[in-house]
Amino acid sequence: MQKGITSLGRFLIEEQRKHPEATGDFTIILEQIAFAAKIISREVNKAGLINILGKTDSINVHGEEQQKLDVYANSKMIQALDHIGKVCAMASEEEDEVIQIPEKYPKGKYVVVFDPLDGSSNIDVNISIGTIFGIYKRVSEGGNGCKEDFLQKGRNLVGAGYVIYGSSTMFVYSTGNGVNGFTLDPSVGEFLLSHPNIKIPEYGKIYSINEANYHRWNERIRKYVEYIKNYEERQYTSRYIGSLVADFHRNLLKGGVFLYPGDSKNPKGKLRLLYEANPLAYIVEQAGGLATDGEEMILDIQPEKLHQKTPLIIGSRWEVETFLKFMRDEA
Ligand code: AHM
Ligand code: MG
Repeated sequence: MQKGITSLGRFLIEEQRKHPEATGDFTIILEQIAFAAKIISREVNKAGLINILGKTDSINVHGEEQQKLDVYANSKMIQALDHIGKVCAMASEEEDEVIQIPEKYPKGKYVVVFDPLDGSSNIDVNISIGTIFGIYKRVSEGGNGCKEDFLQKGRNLVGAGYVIYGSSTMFVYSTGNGVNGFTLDPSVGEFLLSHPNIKIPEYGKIYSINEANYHRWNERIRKYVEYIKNYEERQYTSRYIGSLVADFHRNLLKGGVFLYPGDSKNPKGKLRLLYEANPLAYIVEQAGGLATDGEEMILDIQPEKLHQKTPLIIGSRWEVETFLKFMRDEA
């Protein structure tokens, strides 16, 4: 192998070797997710060319229109994970109930949650979209997994990550020992280590929020956003793509804060705790940042429902801590 190039496969093997007790189950799950990501990436890149774009007839569990690529990405994630014998159930933002492993396959000790294609309203305008995933150890005993395996706090995650389908496709993940990013080299079909040991800056210059919701925010949120805008020590700039993975990824690398707070119309905001907030909160904490719903840390929230929503304020430590001060009227 060319000196200096580390493939995701090699990186995973070397990480596994650091844990002599590891069975390799986890490595296989991550490799399978990366495989699904490559297939999804291929289709995302082709989306403008072939007639895969457009809407299906189905409406997802949130009453939203599903686009064909969401359905495709969802099925690729399931197919990548259902037969390997390492997973006992899955849960997807696109599916109402827990996804069971077909009877013919053995069940493993992990459960996987995912948002197969987040930001899908951006597909047909060529804006970056992403896949988000999280992995937990099951809490139920043997056989099929069940809902309680998924209603675990994000603190219990044993791994999480995301894939961004952008100007390049990147796979970013953590298993609790920092965050590493890999860029897909399409000429060899491999993810190569491009962003080792990612750390989010202590503070940044970017704030990301949908300001069209201003009139629905409460006074504290308004005051915080005004404060950031007028902060004298550094001039902030506003960046909002409306595609969570892309907004998050940029802020992770450059520093800053992403906010999707609750408002008078949607008291819990828009984003889902299990599929979106928890995996990204895990990544941001591993990178030295923070994620909160305004009251508690995202990873400490006890989920009650598979599809529950949560306000999400995530990013650099300074911006998130300052947000919490505004929420507690301490600012
Ligand atoms: P989706 O899961 O239906 O794709 O929606 C989630 C997306 C996120 O990617 C993004 O952060 C958010 O919705 C943007 O919402 P809004 O258009 O209300 O600002
Ligand atoms: Mg989503």
